[in-house]
Amino acid sequence: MNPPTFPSPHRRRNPLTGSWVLVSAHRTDRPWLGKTERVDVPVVPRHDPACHLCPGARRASGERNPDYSGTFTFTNDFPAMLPDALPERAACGDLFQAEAVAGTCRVVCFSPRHDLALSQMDDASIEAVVATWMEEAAALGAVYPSVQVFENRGATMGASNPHPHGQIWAGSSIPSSTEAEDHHQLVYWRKKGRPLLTDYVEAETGDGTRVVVADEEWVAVVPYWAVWPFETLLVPRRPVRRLPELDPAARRSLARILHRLLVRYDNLFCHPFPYSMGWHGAPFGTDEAEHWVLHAHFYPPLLRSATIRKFMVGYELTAEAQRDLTPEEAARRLRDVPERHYLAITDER
Ligand code: H2U
Ligand code: ZN
Repeated sequence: MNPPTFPSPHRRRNPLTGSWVLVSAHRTDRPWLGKTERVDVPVVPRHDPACHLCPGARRASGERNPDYSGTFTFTNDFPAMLPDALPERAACGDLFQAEAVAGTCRVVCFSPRHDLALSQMDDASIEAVVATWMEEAAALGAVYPSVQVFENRGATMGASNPHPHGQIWAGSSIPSSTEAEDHHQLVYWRKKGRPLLTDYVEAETGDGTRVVVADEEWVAVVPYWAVWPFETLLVPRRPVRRLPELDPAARRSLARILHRLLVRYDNLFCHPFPYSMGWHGAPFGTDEAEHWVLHAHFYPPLLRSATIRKFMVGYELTAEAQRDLTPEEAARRLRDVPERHYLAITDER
């Protein structure tokens, strides 16, 4: 199956959400202006006494962090959801609808080191992060149907602190993105009797043009329908529905592939690559989830350099997403950079 590509403007459909993206492929002929500048990155200390996430630090709540040595998870001192909200639905005609949401928000520190990023951690430490995501998701999933694991990396994405960390928000309602993916995967499953993403990943590995990194367990691609310039989708080859279901081989391999993907991101502009990443899996508490395949989305905003980002404005905001750089070209650029972190290479000089 050869997916359609056009040298002229066209639209591509995201089968997970049903939304479309306008691809203005003819503009890709414009000169590639990447890597034209060097941006000074502030030196970050290994331990910052002013950081609320560092081991032994006192947080905004007044609580003190333990002297942790691996990962450390705590309930957000400023949670967006509260556990005791009453799960009620209230509607006032078709125009005014609301529902109460109960939930909790967790913060996951990936490392005691204030100055590291996932891309700079070793595979064993990244695997410990994966194990923490799995444990947290299992515990929260026993209480709430929705468990959203995510990371905002970099000030550009609104991360308040360089200390490597992510968040997990769990709640009583299924958020809109998960609901859309649930619907589209279910429709596909009913039609084909196979999970949408399993078919997709097989087609992508056969084609290869959008694959960034792959191994026997995982495949990361710039999806055919990518909206952000260097957006990627990470999917297991063996269908798994939720994070806690990863077996030891898939977990180990996930740590490795995350490392490889994130190093490539940093190496693209020799700069700590900002992104929002998030895991999507089947809602918890239901057995009707054969249509689901666990996956992670990476949404990085950068376009041509460490400072030139894509803005979702104008046409994107008022009509639909648009891109110039084709997903195929973005994948090629990510494949073309080395898999050794640029800072590690610099350190050795
Ligand atoms: P972000 O940088 O991705 O926003 O995550 C940091 C989170 O950590 C943020 O949600 C929480 C903030 O509320 N936090 C605490 O819970 N306690 C603190 O003392 C500092 C930050
Ligand atoms: Zn810190």
